[in-house]
Formats: sequence, structure tokens, C-alpha cells
Amino acid sequence: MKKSAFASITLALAAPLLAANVHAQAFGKADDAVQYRQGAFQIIKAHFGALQPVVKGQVAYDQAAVLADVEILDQVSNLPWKAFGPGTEGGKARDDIWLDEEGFKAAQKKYLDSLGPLTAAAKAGNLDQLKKAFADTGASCKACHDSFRD
Ligand code: ASC
Repeated sequence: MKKSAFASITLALAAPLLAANVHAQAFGKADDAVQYRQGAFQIIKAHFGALQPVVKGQVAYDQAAVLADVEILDQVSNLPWKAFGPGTEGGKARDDIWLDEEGFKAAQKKYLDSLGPLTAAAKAGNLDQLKKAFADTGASCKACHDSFRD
């Protein structure tokens, strides 16, 4: 084998490993990526969960408080996805995340898209609208968990 061919085959084989390494590098190590995304989901859970007693009518509807929670959701919901890079398997993540990247992306999009109506409802101060949007967002959480989380 010619030296150049050997070099390009070596590079082709090593490239995915390098990519994984570079990605993990952004978080120091793979476990940092797992902790990062779990941390983001904890924040999401806390602020989505805070809406639950409101839509169930267990606490008084406070438009400003709801909007504050939803605005945090809007921000933090952008964070976890880039921490699912190659070589970051672990936590409760199923391998399907890496085997079905399109499906995982579609599930992310469904969730992120659901935040539009949730935000609109929170801004409008309309509790009925909020209930509907909350249910839709919750359904998108569940759908993703059912397919991609252990
Ligand atoms: C939550 C939460 C989830 C979702 C999901 C919706 O409040 O922590 O994981 O809603 O249970 O079905």
C-alpha cells in the first residue's frame, strides 16, 4: 500500500474517534456532558413542574410567575441537546439517541416547537390556553422519554 493511501485510510478510520474526542473535549470528558444535560433537564423539570399546580387549579394563577418559569424554559431548553454528541452515551440515555439521530432530532423539535404556544399563552395571561399548551408540551416530554430515555 502506498503511504498516502495508508494515511487516508487511517484518517478515515480515526476521524469519527477524533470527532468524538473533540466533542467530549468541550465538556472535559463524556461524563461532564452527561452531567451537563442532566442538569439542564433538572432545571427544565423544576420550571415545567412549577406550572403543574397552576394548570390543575391547585394554586392561584399568577401571570408574572408563570411567565418567569416559561421564559426560563425557553432559555434552558436550548441547552441539553449539544451534550448528546458522539461518545457521550450514558446516564439514562438510550442508544437509540445515536442510532436514530433523525428521530431524536424530531422529538427535540416537537418539544421546542411546543414552547411557542406555551410562551404565547403565558404572555397572553390566558389560563385555558396555558392548560392546553402545558398538556402539549408534557406530551412531547413523554413521547421523547418513551422512545429515548430508560
Ligand atoms: C414533567 C416531567 C416530565 C414530564 C412528563 C410529561 O413535569 O418532569 O418528565 O412532565 O412527565 O408526561
